[in-house]
Amino acid sequence: MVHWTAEEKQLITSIWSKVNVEECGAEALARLLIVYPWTQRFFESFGNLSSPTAITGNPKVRAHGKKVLTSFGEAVKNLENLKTTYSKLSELHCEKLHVDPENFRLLGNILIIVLAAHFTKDFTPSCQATWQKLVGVVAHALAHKYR
Ligand code: HEG
Repeated sequence: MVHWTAEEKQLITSIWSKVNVEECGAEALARLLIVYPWTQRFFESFGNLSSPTAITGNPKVRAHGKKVLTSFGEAVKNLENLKTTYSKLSELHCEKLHVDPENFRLLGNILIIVLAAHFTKDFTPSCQATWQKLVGVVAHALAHKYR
């Protein structure tokens, strides 16, 4: 079981309470698709992903980014219970979507970059370390049902 100290919980919720899931979610997913273009293969139905400008302006990318980051918010609310929280989503990503779980780690690292850019002053080294732990644990929970 992953343990969270009171300080870690505070560092997570203090940042999360200021996150705009629509903006940061869209930005994180767009950056994933731009920086790691092979991740585009999962989103062929999203239309034009032919350039960074197309990706950033693509409404389906924006909507899906919001969906993903909203779902990430479930982790913030259920820190003690991540495997159960993401059990259905893990099955979906494995069995239906066939998303390689390595991509959860890539997205987690991009999310940290996005948050650090938005909250520069608050993003102290201990905050960064705590968020690194959180995205790692989320990636692990999402990979839990893979077989
Ligand atoms: Mg996934 C669908 C959450 C990473 C590819 N993702 C979804 C959905 C949620 C979600 C809530 C909608 C599920 C539904 O319709 O019932 N995704 C989610 C989280 C994370 C994540 C919380 C990581 C923090 N997803 C992720 C990554 C990829 C990916 C890294 C691929 C690189 N997700 C993916 C695809 C779909 C979803 C292809 C279906 C999209 C669609 O066709 O609408």
